[in-house]
Amino acid sequence: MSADQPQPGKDRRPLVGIVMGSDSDLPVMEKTAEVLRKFDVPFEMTVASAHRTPARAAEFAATARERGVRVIIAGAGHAAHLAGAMAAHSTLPVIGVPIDSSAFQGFDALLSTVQMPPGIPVATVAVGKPGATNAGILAVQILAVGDPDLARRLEAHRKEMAAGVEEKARNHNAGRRGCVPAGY
Ligand code: RP5
Repeated sequence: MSADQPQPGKDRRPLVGIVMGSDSDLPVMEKTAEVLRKFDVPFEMTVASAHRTPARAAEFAATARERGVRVIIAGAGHAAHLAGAMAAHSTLPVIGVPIDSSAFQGFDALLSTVQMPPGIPVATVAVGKPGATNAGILAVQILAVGDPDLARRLEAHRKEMAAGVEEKARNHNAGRRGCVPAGY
């Protein structure tokens, strides 16, 4: 898991750069990777800490554009300054994932990530795994602005989700899985 190593079996340049504050964040940030794999978007993934390895974090952001990266996704917990550090060192869009690794279950990371000063934005998603999933989808949506094929796959994804809800409603109405049928 390094920005320097190409993904196994892929020789494409990364369009998304995923960075996390610690390898302990991986179970959350893997959700982002799952989304990007589903949409066949090439990405790189590495660990860099705004506090423990500030120079490495700054270099990751400052060199991202020349590696081909179009969107940076940064996940961190505690006093989470990683997404902000990415935004400080790059004009690429930055999505921040607050990670629920602290005693405050991510509330500290949420505030640290979302409360950026005017001029240096971070698009902050929900805390933890749901946020990591949405970070991946949001990155795909940003890339899809200039990629009609990706936009079509996003539409298909929405339809798939809706079909899943319809299926759950059918199960519910049939009284399956302990559900009490509704009147419609
Ligand atoms: C943050 O501290 C990381 O993003 C992680 O969520 C948290 C704990 O890191 P480790 O002590 O597990 O390395 O910087």
